[in-house]
Amino acid sequence: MKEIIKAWKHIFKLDPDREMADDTLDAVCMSGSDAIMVGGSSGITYENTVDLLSRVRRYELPCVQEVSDLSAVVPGFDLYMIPMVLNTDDSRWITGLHQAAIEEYGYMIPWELLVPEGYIVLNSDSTVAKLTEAHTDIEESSVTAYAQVADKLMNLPIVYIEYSGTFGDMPTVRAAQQVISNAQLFYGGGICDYDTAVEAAKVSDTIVVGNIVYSDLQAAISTVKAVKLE
Ligand code: 1GP
Repeated sequence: MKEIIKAWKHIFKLDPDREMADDTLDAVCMSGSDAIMVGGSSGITYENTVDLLSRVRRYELPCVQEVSDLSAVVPGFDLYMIPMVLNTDDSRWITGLHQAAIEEYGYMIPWELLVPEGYIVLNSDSTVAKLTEAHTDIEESSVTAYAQVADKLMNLPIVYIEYSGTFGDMPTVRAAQQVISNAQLFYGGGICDYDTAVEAAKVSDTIVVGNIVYSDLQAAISTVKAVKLE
């Protein structure tokens, strides 16, 4: 199952804490995107996650959960994405919470469904940056070094450059792409239309589109076309 991720060029990330009308969800799930990722940095509960999963399950595309809160882990997703934030000094976000989760729930973890992601968080205003106290003001050389830690030392299958809420610095993302040997490069943050999707897709393997779904559905749908026509 994990292998299917390699073919993904486009993911919609949906926040269970935000309202989405049925016709909007229908358009998102029928857009041609490769997968739905359910997750967010705040307000995620078991109940709102179950609700969103059950609604997305009416459609054929894969649905994965990005785990940010243990109390909201819901059975029935195709895969579970496990973020490890690399550019923080707070080891809880790198291995600490993971260790605690395994100590408590290790006996019931479906390991074959877990996919770790090496996160490099670069927008200081984002909730995730504040929560994890990520060092966002770093040089390109520092970003590429983190990318290599994830790819070459930790052998993580995914490096995720996260600018959530703002469109990132594409030369920096490209620099990371150039030093990665095996990992798949996810880019997320501020993709808001066809053109930004094209730009981001040029420097990454997979683009993740979030916020725009909630404010401009047609623009969000156009990001799929941008990637599929590439
Ligand atoms: C958030 O990377 C995703 O985790 C997408 O970011 O919401 O800015 O599109 P946006």
